[in-house]
Amino acid sequence: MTQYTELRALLDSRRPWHSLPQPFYNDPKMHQADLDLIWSKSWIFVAASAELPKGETLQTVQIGAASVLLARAKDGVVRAFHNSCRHRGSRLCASHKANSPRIVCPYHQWTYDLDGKLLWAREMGPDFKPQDHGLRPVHCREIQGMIYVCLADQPADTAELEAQAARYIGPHDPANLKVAYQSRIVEKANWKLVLENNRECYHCSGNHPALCVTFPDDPNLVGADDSTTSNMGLAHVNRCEAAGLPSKYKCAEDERWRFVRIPFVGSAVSYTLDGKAASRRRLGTVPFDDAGSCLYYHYPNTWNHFLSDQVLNFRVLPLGPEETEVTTTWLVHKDAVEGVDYDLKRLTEVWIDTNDEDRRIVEENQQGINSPGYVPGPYSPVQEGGVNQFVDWYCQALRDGMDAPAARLA
Ligand code: 3BY
Ligand code: FES
Ligand code: FE
Repeated sequence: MTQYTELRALLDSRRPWHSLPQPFYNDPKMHQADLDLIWSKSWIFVAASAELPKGETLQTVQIGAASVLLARAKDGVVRAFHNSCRHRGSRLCASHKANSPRIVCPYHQWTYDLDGKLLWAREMGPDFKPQDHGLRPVHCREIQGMIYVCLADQPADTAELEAQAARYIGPHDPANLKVAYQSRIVEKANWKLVLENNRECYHCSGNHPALCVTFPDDPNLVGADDSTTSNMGLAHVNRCEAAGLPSKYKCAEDERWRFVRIPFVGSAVSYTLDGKAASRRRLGTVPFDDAGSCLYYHYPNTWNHFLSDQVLNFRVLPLGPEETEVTTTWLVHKDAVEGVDYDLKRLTEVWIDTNDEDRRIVEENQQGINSPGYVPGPYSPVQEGGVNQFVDWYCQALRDGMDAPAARLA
C-alpha cells in the first residue's frame, strides 16, 4: 500500500509536457509497479506468426517473472501457456526457440501435447487424472501476422484492433511472409526510454544518417498528430486511399495503438541506402512500390513498419529497471529467395545501424537521468507530441491499474 502512495504522489508531481521524475526510470519499486500494473495487464506482442510454423514449433518469452511458452499445434492454432510444469513446477523449456512435437518436462518427463494436454506421467497412482493437469493457458491472439499474449485474467477487448489491423496490415498479406533476419540487442536503459525515443524524430537528423536517407524527418508525420497536418503526408494519404490502401491516421480510443501510412523521402521506396527496393517481391495487394511505410505501434511493447517489400517488427521487453531487450524481425514475401530477390545485408543494414544508434542514445539518456543533477525537462511542442502522448498513456495506465479491483503489489 505504501508503494501505491509513493507512486500516486510521484504521478501527481508530474509536470505536463515534461519528462518523468527520476524514480520512474531507475527505481526497482517503480519498475515492479510497471510489471504489475502494465506488463501483467496489457496485450504484449511476442512473435511474428512466421516465427511459429505449424506443427513442431515452440518459443518462450519472459515478461517480468512470467515465462510464457508459445506453441502452434498441428491444428494451426497458436496457444500460450505458463512455462511451468503441472507436476512440481519446473520450467518446461529453457531456450528461446525449440522445435519439438511434444513438450517434455526435463525433471520427471511429464509429457504434454502442443495444445497443452498432459499426455503422459509415470507412476502417479490409480486416482490421478491427467485431464486435470494440462498446462495453464495464457490469453493469446494472432492478429494479422503478429502474436500477442496477455497475463491478465480479463484482457482488454481486441475487436477494434483486429478490425483496423485487417484494413491496414491485411494488404501486406502477413500470412505469406517469412523471417529473413532477426536481431536481438540489450539496451542498458529503462524500457520507457526506448519507447520515448521511438516516439519522436527530434533526434533523427543528429543521430541517424542512414535512416534519414529515406525516413522523413518531419514531426507532423511521426508524432502523435494526424500525418495530414503535413502537405506531403496529406498527398500520400489521399493517393494511397484512392488506390484502396487504408492510410489515414487511426488511433485507439484509449490511445494504446495507432496506424498511419507515411511517405518516404523523394522517390525512395524502402529502408535502403539508395532508397530502392530491398526485395523484388512486392507484398500482397499493395498497389505500388512507393506506398511508404505504414507505422503501427501498440503500447507498451511494439512498433512496426509495413512497406511494399518488407515488414519490420520491433519487440521491446523489460529485463530490469535499467535493462531492455529489443528484438527486430525483418520479414519478406515467403517466396522471395535470398541472393536472388533480396540481399540480406542490403535489407538489414539501415535498421541494424539505426538500432545501434538508438541504443547508444537511450543508454546515454539513462546515464544522465541517473545523475543527482537530473530534473525533468520540457518537451518540444513541435517535435515531441508523440513522447508526451506515450507518457500520458503510461501515467493513465498506471492509474487504471491501481484502480482496478484486482490490483495488488508485492
Ligand atoms: O526512433 C527511431 O529511430 C524511429 C525511426 C522512425 C520513427 N522513429 C523516430
Ligand atoms: Fe515436471 Fe516433475 S516437475 S515432471
Ligand atoms: Fe531513433
